[in-house]
Amino acid sequence: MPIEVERKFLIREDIESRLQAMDGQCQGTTSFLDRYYDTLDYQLTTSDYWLRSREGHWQLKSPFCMGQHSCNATRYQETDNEAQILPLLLPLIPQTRHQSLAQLVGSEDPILREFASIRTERTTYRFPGGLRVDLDQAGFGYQLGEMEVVVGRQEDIPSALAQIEELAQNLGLGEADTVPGKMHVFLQKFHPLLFQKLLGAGIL
Ligand code: V4E
Repeated sequence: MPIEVERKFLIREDIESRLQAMDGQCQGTTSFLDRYYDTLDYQLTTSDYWLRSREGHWQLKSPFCMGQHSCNATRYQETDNEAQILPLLLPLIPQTRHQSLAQLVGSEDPILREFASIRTERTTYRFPGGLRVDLDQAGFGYQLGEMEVVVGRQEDIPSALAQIEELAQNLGLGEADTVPGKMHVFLQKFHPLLFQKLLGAGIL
């Protein structure tokens, strides 16, 4: 399963000219809607599992290695294959057995309910070696940058971290330029009780 190594950063005004000067290839701008789901008692997010439907396609991010927050970059396993997502949810929601995600969200009394809906306008730059930079503008009024490398094996994480660190240095980004993610800010604004719960549990 792919592992996403990612660092979030503050967007400064000259970011696009800097990325272009470093030979980043602009891939254009897209817009997508993410709907995030959880149980009524937040079994998924309190375990750091993030289930979403992005423009109707299921995706799950789950922690690759618990408690690894020793640097500015995060590591999550990600899958967009429903057949792989269901077994990963099973230990957290025993009711998922033999059901589809559509059934879990679609019944009259659903096991999974939408708790966040975030629209993003994203401009993407690509660099050699699989490194990409996303410049995100969230619909609720928050912007941030993300640099990301997706690797297939645990052994490749150190080189992904090195690529990200090198790009961060070339962009002149330091510790102070690390910013919270869209979900962090969304929950803080619109879901303060869940926000406090996740912050207290060290998940946000
Ligand atoms: C993993 C996670 C969440 C799911 C959303 O992940 P994120 O990469 O922030 O969103 P997005 O829209 O950029 O997805 P992409 O297109 O890159 O796949 S919401 C919260 N988390 C946990 C988390 C965390 N604890 N700390 C940081 C810095 N990021 C995420």
